[in-house]
Amino acid sequence: MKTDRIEVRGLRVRGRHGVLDAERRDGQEFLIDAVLAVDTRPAAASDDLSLTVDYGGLSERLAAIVAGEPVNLIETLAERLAQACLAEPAVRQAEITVHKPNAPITLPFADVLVTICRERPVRVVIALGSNLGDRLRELQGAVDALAATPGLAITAVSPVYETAPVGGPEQPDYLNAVVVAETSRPATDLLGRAHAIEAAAQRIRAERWGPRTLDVDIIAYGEEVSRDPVLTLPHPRAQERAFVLAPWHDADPGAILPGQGRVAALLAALPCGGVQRRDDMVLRRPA
Ligand code: A4P
Ligand code: MG
Repeated sequence: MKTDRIEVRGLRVRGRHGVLDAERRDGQEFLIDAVLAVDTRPAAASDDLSLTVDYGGLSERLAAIVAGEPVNLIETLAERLAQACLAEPAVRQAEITVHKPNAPITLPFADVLVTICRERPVRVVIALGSNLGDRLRELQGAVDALAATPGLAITAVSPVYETAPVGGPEQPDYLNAVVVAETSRPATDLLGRAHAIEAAAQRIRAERWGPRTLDVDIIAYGEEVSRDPVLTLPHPRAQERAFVLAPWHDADPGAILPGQGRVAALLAALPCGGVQRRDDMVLRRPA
């Protein structure tokens, strides 16, 4: 983990986990290591405990899980502990190790353990645009391809908007829509996936802001902010574009564009016109 970490190591608790009757009856000692990825800067800047992890309280919750309902596998126990860690708002990632040093192994051994790593899913906002070919079909193809992407779960698909082109040469009107999803995949992976989906739609890159069968842009990836030209986050022009903000606002009225503020307020500040909701065109969200 290349982030700030808070670690609790060697939390020692008796539990009754295991498949053998004797393990259920007599119990044994388990040792827990929890390594938590936490951005400690907000807490450090304000010296406020509520902005980080209260490791005392969390340790008690973890101990209660170990001492509580018995399960057969230390994998199951580790999963429950990881979910308890991710329930802490400040925890982005949790690496849990469950040691069972007195496991029923008939040979001399030092330790037996399971380590798992779980991440909080990140909310990603993806904008779709098409102004060539069968525009609605292109957008639906993109929604279907996103829905079939492992590690990405769509939570909302916006209505479709017909929009006047912004920038670039003279070109036909666009259809635009926004997909909101939860993902466990890195942002760069999703950009690669976006480019593959565009390529599958025979997107040709002739000129900047030129007409296209399909554009798939990453508008926001959690709270992440990056100036990298390969993947700029949030998308550098999102706040100026009603063709992004209007469908996004429909899909998630409480949405916030990181670093810019509420989408509703950004949208209200833009000149009206140029975007029209097309309720006769609906994108299906695959089951
Ligand atoms: N790139 C950097 N950050 C991102 C990001 N967050 N998401 C890089 C996606 N790509 C990102 O993109 C150019 C480069 O931006 C890529 O190499 C990628 O690594 P592109 O898709 O090849 O070209 P583009 O889409 O023409 O460029 P750009 O700058 O993304 O264009 P915009 O600003 O998205 O504008 N008018 C209407 N009404 N509706 C539209 O959908 N779209 C555009 C494109 C212009 N006018 C429009 C619409
Ligand atoms: Mg693009």
